[in-house]
Amino acid sequence: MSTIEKPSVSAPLELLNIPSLLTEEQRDIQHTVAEFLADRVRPHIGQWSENHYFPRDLVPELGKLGLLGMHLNGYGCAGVDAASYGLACLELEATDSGLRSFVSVQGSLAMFAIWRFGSEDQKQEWLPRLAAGQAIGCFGLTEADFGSNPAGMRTRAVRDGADWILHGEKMWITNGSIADIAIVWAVTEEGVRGFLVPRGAPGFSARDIDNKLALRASVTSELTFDDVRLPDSARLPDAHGLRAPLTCLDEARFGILFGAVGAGRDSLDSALAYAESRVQFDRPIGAFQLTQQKLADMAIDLNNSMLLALHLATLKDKGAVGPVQISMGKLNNVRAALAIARQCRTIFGASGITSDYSPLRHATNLEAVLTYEGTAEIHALTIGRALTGHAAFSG
Ligand code: TGC
Ligand code: FAD
Repeated sequence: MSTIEKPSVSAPLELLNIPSLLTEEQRDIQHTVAEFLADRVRPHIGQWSENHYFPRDLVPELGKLGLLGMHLNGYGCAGVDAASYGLACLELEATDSGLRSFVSVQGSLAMFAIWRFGSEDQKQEWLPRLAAGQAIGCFGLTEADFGSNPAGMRTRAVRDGADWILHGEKMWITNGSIADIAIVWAVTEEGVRGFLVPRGAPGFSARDIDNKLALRASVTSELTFDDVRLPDSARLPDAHGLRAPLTCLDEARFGILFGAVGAGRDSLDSALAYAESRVQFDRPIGAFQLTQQKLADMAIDLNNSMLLALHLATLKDKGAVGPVQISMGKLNNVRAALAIARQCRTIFGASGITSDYSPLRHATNLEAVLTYEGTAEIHALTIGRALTGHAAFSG
């Protein structure tokens, strides 16, 4: 009598052989980051998130691994290609969006702003330390009354002799209270300009937002600038207008569209393992058709997101990616990851609402990711404007 062998099982991203699309160097980088995180983060992340704790002592280790500003060239940065940076973000967010947020803000917002718009002195002073994780940066664009519409910002910088006087408040700033240097965007008589405000500058204070239900393993703060006096050398000389901070956002949004795939992948991996081990009605729940329908749909969505991310990385390396393509990637991949994390949560039944399993933590984190760096609606309107020629952002 012949026996029917159980077919072998595949990890979701192996179904389309995604690793075959990567170079050996890209696979090595991804593997190195994943190994580090498995050792230093995975065993603790559930607890850190529950305790509202950001592991600040890991920052120099992230620097040593070359993850901070890794897509920038020079000044102690690794200068890797777009997919390598994306894959690092993917692995970081597979552990927790908070950790990827830290790396995004440090490398793609604070460091990129200095790298792209700063003076040589500013680059020499800050970039090597930020790359090594010996200093932390933050990026203050949003204000309490101006989130999606930063053009309305009220924070002002006024000339006073050779100096500037900075006055205003920024809200929802990742890394705010732990930052050694804040990149702050303010209105001046000549339009929006960026300023480097060091920790401890008289009049500069930060207060943490402690009641977050998402991104609990990340620091989010309110920044106050009460007539902070800054020399002109603190201004980013090449940043003119709102285009400058929005250009930084494109960099960070690119990392997020890869990162979201990581949160989705981790949710699906956990759900697959649970579906095999959990028995109801004398069968593993993964043997029920309805569970398999969920798993199949999620595997397709995850692979689609990954293919989109890799396509955008190829375009980015060719200098052929713009805000509209980034909006398509960020909107699609975050929305897909959020749907995957929520659906995975259902597979765990009651256990899924505890901190023993990752999908609900990923889902709550992804609620914040769906909102920051441009809300889902703002990205939809950016795509809509490209399709129709009509800007529907205001009246
Ligand atoms: P408009 O005011 O007309 O444009 C101003 C200038 O900016 C240019 N621009 C862009 N440039 C580069 N990249 C982009 N994505 C750009 N979007 C616009 C634009 O061409 C113009 O240039 P110029 O030279 O003509 O002056 O604005 P708009 O109508 O083009 O854009 C409006 C809108 C709503 C899309 C924009 O304001 C926007 O993106 N709003 C969302 C704000 C946002 O995403 N904030 C994020 C804050 S940082 C953050 O959330 C960090 S979370 C970090 C983490 O923890 O990971
Ligand atoms: P609002 O702009 O008030 O939007 C509220 C709702 O209205 C949304 O659904 C939005 O899509 C919708 N809406 C707004 N305008 C329109 C429109 N024209 N058409 C249709 N719908 C519209 N900012 C920084 O500068 N630096 C940071 O480091 C940073 N880190 C963050 C970390 C976290 C955890 C969070 C949650 C936010 C962070 N932000 C940061 C702020 C973030 O970028 C803003 O929250 C985001 O841009 C949305 O702004 P808002 O929250 O004021 O929402």
